[in-house]
Amino acid sequence: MRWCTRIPLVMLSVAVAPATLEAAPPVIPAPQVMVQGKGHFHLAEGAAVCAAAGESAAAHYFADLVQRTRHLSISVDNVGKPGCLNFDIDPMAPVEHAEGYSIQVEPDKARVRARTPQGLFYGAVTLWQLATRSAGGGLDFPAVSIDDQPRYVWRGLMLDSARHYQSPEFIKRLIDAMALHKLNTLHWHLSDDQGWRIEIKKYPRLTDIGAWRVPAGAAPAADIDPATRKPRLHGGYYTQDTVRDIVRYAAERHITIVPEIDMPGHAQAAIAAYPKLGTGDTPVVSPDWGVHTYLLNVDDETFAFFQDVMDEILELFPGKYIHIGGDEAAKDRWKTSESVQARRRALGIADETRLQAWFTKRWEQWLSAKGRRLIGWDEILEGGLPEGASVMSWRGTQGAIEAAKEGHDVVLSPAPELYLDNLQSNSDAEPSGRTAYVTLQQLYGFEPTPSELTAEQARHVLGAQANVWTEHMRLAERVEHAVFPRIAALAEVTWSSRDRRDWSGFVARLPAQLERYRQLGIRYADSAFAVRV
Ligand code: TNX
Repeated sequence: MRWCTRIPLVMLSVAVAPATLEAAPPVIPAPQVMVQGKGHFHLAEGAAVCAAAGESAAAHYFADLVQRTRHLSISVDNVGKPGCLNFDIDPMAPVEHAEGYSIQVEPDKARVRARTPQGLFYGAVTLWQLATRSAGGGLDFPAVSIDDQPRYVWRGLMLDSARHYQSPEFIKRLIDAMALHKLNTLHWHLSDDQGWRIEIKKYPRLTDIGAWRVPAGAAPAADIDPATRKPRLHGGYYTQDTVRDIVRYAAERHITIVPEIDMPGHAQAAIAAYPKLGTGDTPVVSPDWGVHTYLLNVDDETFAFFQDVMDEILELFPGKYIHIGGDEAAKDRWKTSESVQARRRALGIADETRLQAWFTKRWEQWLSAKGRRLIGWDEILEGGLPEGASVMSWRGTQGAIEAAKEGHDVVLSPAPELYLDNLQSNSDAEPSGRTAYVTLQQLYGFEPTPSELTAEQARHVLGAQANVWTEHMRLAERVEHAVFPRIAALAEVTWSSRDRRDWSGFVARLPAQLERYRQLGIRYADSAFAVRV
């Protein structure tokens, strides 16, 4: 088996794990309270689990998981029964938290209870992690009592589908894996200089033109389809039907998708499609990486255009947050554009940084009038943050600290710890692209609540998110390589309470998680365990 050679490295750390943790069932993320009992509950092949009619989604998800990973068929009975493995939504369930659940396993009965379908779903995931194969066939669940709930409400992963497009099937697999880590937020980066990835009915050129780019360097003639005159390589977009399907798939797994339309920078693909959105010349959809200088105009026509775009986005994504980007908006083109400067002066705005703040504020007002909340990268702090805006801190944690002190909600997503585009290790087995690396242990050690905040300010920390920027990930398997097994560490950072976080305990539980990945067909990075010292 390919992982055998790596495991001894991991085992080195296991030696220091306290005996109690070594013996505990390998649940990831670590539950808040877990007390082990004696014996086990047996679920025979072909047996049923039980759930009340209309409340059986989690039980069905559990049965499906067992089928997929253990190749065992179990059915779901739509009534609760003594002696059955019961899934109950119960307004009196011991854990009050809307995402929490309780599990009680005894030799003659087993049940998972929660106050909400989401809590019950997470209970089902934990139950799946408890199962071991029984010698005589079927599954055994160790006697245990668990009360669990998350530390943070925002447990996120960002996927950049703009630099490289991933198939809807791949995104669904990623969503499923997120759910198995109890993550609940997929931030979907849908537009950038290198591509516009979502169908907008009113403005078809956004995808006709903006979703396709000629690869860097001269495009070989063979890469151009003569019928459409579009380059064959490097492109693609999600139709609205596909987006609806993905949003529904995510919702079934209690994951909210936060769409990002990056503005006013990272907008070159949109400007290539509709040059009037920019401030002058007409670019191509960018074939290369880095910070680009094309910025959206700040005239009313450009706002009206993007409000139409956002109307369609809001229709597709029912979640509370809408991400408007705001990062890396180099102001050079605003400085040299006469129309932008005339607008700035007419508004009485002193400089371009404050002009971006005005731009953000306009969006904040527009979105809040529609009942949504604006979130943006920490650059939106510069020049003043509108009330009601939330901040995603990526340039370290300073933005989050500043915003939380001002009373804004924040999500911690700092480079380098939570940047999954950094390599997993300095091993030769790592793919090319970047050279910087972030180890599993570094990610695991990230603390989302900055110590600079008072308890009151810390309430504004919604949670944390890891980002997968895909400049160097042309293939989906590269995304998988970047995400796994680091997503397991992210799960523990965002879900487990601070006192349950323990690196050596995590390492002791990790081999079981890797086995789950193999059962699920997930190609995790072996190289995560091969740091050269
Ligand atoms: C900075 S993080 C960016 C992205 C890049 C990333 C590469 C952020 C808000 N902007 O556009 O992909 O660095 O690591």
